[in-house]
Amino acid sequence: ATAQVGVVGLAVMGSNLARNFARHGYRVAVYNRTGAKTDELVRAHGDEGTFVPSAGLAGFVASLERPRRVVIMVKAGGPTDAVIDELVPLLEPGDIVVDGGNAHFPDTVRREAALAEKGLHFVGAGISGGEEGALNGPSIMPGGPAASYAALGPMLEEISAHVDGVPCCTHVGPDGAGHFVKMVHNGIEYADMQLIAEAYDLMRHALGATPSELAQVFADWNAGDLDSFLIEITAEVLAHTDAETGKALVDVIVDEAGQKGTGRWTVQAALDLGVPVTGIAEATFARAVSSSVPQRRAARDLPAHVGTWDVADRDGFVEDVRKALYASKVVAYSQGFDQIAAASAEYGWDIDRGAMARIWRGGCIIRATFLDRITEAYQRDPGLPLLIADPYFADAVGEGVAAWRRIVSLAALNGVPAPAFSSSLAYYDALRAERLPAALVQAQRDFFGAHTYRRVDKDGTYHTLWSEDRREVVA
Ligand code: NBP
Repeated sequence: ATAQVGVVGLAVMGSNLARNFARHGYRVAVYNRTGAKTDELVRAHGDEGTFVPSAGLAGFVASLERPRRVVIMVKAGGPTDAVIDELVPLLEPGDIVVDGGNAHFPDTVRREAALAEKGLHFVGAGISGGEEGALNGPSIMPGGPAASYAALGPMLEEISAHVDGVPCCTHVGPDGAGHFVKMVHNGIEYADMQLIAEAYDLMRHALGATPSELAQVFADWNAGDLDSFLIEITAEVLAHTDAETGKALVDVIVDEAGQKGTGRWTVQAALDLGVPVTGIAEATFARAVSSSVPQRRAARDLPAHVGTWDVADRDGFVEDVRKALYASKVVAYSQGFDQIAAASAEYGWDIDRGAMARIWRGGCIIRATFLDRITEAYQRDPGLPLLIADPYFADAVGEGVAAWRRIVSLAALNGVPAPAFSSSLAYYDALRAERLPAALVQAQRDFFGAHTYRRVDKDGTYHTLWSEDRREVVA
């Protein structure tokens, strides 16, 4: 037994993570179902550190120091269960099994309970940053029992991304907490990407700007408070020319966005928790709309009655779009953090939201300077009920709210879809409203279903006898 940590599953993520461990001086046991991948890893990268390859799982387990630390990096779902089933009989109490794949958090809750019965620690760890992150430092969101973090945490922190010397890894909370937070991270990523896409689309329509001109706009924005990986790569994508046609690459790509499911999971979980994550939901549905090919074809000739763009002050328009993007982005993050808080309360996870913003600052897709402001907001008030209401964000959004309204109205008048911009503004206004028409909805519910209502002027629950003499009775 010589290896300090082991990785099972050596496709792109697993082999890069194994190399990351090895480059940090750890002796890494490696195993893959198809042995050729194990051999290839050692052949191509054996000089980066110490790999202990095994052709079988038993040999792999035997090569690990106790308590064993095994990181599983295989396809999520059935394959993960298959590996766990094969691995568990070979392990001993106190050993730690980490699932670094994109598991759905209820699976993680189930697996943690099953392994705990056998005295094993199961850690569902969200790992973000794709293959590049896995190799050079991802953002790591480990859940599972706190006790396992003592043996595992320092190692994960070491291989994670670092920002200002601080690791982008911390213990998130028990059982499914890590994978839940990773899921919401991906949901926020969907919202962030959609908002950027809407900003781009509006500027293209309104200004008739070329992709390369807009690349410069995004590059400029990246120097300000929108500074983030997604804005940076947007500038790079827009500046890129297709070698074959000489056109901007973005103009030769089919406008149908795919999805692998984490956005959908986030929205499904939010519906179950009753948390409005409208930014994430609009972004997820926007991808679905883009891929609704027969519907898009059938709608092509529908009446539009759109105005024509007439932008006199181009710089002013760009600045308005920037402010609308920033405000909508704050809404999307605020909603995502509400979802984390709701799940934390529902499942008893006790998640520190400020710490989540901190470990997303590096390594992951939504890494951004902006996350520092979120960490600060939760440091000021760990129980903050609404991120947008934090003084810093309230000021920042307030400064842009007039621009946000102008952009959403112009988008509607000129027939350019901006679902995430508009729904974020509607959410903002709904939260601000002194009275919502929910009173009418509740009355309708009482009318057809005797669902009762509360009154503004006295305690109790009431029902109107709608189908009789319409007297009000105490319910
Ligand atoms: P894949 O998700 O493509 O999975 C391939 C790996 O799973 C191979 O090692 C394969 O072994 C193994 N595997 C399968 Br499939 N079924 C198995 C079974 N029944 N028993 C044992 N091994 C099995 O790999 P990936 O793209 O490296 O991703 C790994 C995990 O990391 C996934 O959960 C993914 O969602 C997650 N993730 C990926 C990214 C990314 O950017 N790709 C980012 C973040 C997280 P074989 O070689 O023998 O077929």
